[in-house]
Amino acid sequence: MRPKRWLEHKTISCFNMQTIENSSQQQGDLVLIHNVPMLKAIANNWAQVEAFQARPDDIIIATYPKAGTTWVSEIVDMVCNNGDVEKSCQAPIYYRVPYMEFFAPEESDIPGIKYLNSMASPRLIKTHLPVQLLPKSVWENNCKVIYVARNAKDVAVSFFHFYQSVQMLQDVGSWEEFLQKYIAGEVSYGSWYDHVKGWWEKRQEHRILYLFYEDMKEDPAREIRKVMRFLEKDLGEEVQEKIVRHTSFQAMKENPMTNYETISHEVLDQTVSPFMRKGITGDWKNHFTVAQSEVFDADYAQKMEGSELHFRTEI
Ligand code: PPS
Repeated sequence: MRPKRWLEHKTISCFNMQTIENSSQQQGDLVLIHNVPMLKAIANNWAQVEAFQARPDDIIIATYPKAGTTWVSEIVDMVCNNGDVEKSCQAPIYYRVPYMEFFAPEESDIPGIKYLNSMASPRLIKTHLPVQLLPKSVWENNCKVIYVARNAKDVAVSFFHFYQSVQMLQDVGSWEEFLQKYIAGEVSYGSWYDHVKGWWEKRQEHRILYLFYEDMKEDPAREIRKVMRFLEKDLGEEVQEKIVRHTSFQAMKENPMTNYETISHEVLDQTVSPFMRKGITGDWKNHFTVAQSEVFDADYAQKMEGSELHFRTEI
């Protein structure tokens, strides 16, 4: 049964934000942490996130929400397990790749920092934090980071559906209202633009493998080989093929260890929208009107001006 405080979250607009530099004040569902809108539950525990102790053999999987985190997490876990499907099926993905900065209600059984601290090395760690908010220890320990980026329009659509199924993120409004907030960076984790560009720049000074969701869709085997090389894993072709099959959209949609069906409906209501929703590139065309697309593209061109980053919105 969902505790009352979670029900209370539902009634507060997620776009009601307040600026704080630390986690001592909260109001509404999103709170600005160093200017980035973050869930109140994260803001409340921000000191713990900042103090998180990374280890040199940690592998960090970083993404803006809905960019393919779960997909690449399963791939990385499989690569680290030398393609052992049984091993990867022993626990839900959020246990094998805990979500560092997330503070779920205890009853929800979604682990975070506390669990990570007790986890044996080598650890796989999920984060959606923009690069400037990563705990310092990640850089100090020179951890390997795998970043996945997905085109802004498909992320918007996926995020819109996710907002409706996650109980902590409510009152999303219409698609049009959500889109305006997304463009303005007034959604959980802030601006997509700042996120993808910030991580892209960081590649110049840190070990970061920067992947694209669209490339993974186009040729998963090729992208899995990139992950293998980055992690210095030499797996044969047969194993690679096994990983491709096990991490296909259909396989992950049917796998209870990856499709989040083990999370209670009170936290993630997949009857509203399944976590493994469509898994395609170009679904934005089914949501954006022509006018929305034009406005979006004009704003996009401005925000991405001067960046070498190029995204494909269809493949
Ligand atoms: S989260 O909640 O931010 O961690 O979500 P994340 O895992 O980053 O993104 C969820 C979207 O990724 C799609 N997905 C996949 N696409 C292709 N292949 C595979 N194997 C796969 N696994 C997950 C998932 O369907 C979500 O995208 P949409 O567009 O909503 O379907």
